[in-house]
Amino acid sequence: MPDYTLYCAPDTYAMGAHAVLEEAGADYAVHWVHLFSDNPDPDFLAASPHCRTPALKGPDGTVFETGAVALYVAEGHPKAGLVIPPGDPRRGTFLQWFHYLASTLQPDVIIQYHPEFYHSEPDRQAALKAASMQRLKGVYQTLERALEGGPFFFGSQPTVPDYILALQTVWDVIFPEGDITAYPNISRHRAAICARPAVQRIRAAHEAEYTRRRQAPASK
Ligand SMILES: N[C@@H](CCC(=O)N[C@@H](CS)C(=O)NCC(=O)O)C(=O)O
Repeated sequence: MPDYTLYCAPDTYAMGAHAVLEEAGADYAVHWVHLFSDNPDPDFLAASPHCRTPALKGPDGTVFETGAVALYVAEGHPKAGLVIPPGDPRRGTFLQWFHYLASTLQPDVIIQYHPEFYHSEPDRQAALKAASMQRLKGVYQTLERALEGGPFFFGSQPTVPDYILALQTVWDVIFPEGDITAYPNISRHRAAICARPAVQRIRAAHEAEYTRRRQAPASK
């Protein structure tokens, strides 16, 4: 029995937490789930009250929210060096970027994918997406500056916020005109995280599950 079970849907926020589990060398299994289901998997529902991924079942119980899952796993595997610990002068900056990604970047990313969560009329959806993209431009400028020294938030040491950021920037549609190249530091950051063998492994697993579902929708 593995230490952790990650409830995961392919090509979703679950990738950030998945990458941290893999990078930390944790003993885990993936439990693939379906979103927006009228009959959610009971184990998934027990771990994630809104049936959103990621969620984790671990030795101490369940945890949901990308940031909580990723930090919980990273703190449980200190040798992996994915956390700037309390007492380190960079700790405040670490917490700042960790929370910025969850509370400032993520809500507008979700609007780019799901404006229908907020409006049913197509015109209002388009207006919401456009306004949200304006806000995202400001976020990307801030991240550009933060990653200037790079490639990661803390130079050459990748930490939890790097995985959470890059496993969102893999989605080109979250950038203006769908083009990340206007942001060279974010592009370099994404490339550096995506080149890591642990990240390549989890992305391949997501791609395989995504492809499997497309080819065999009846078995969803
Ligand atoms: N704040 C949550 C958001 C998770 C989230 O919205 N995940 C999406 C997949 S990318 C999801 O499960 N959506 C299904 C739904 O909203 O019902 C987190 O970071 O874990």
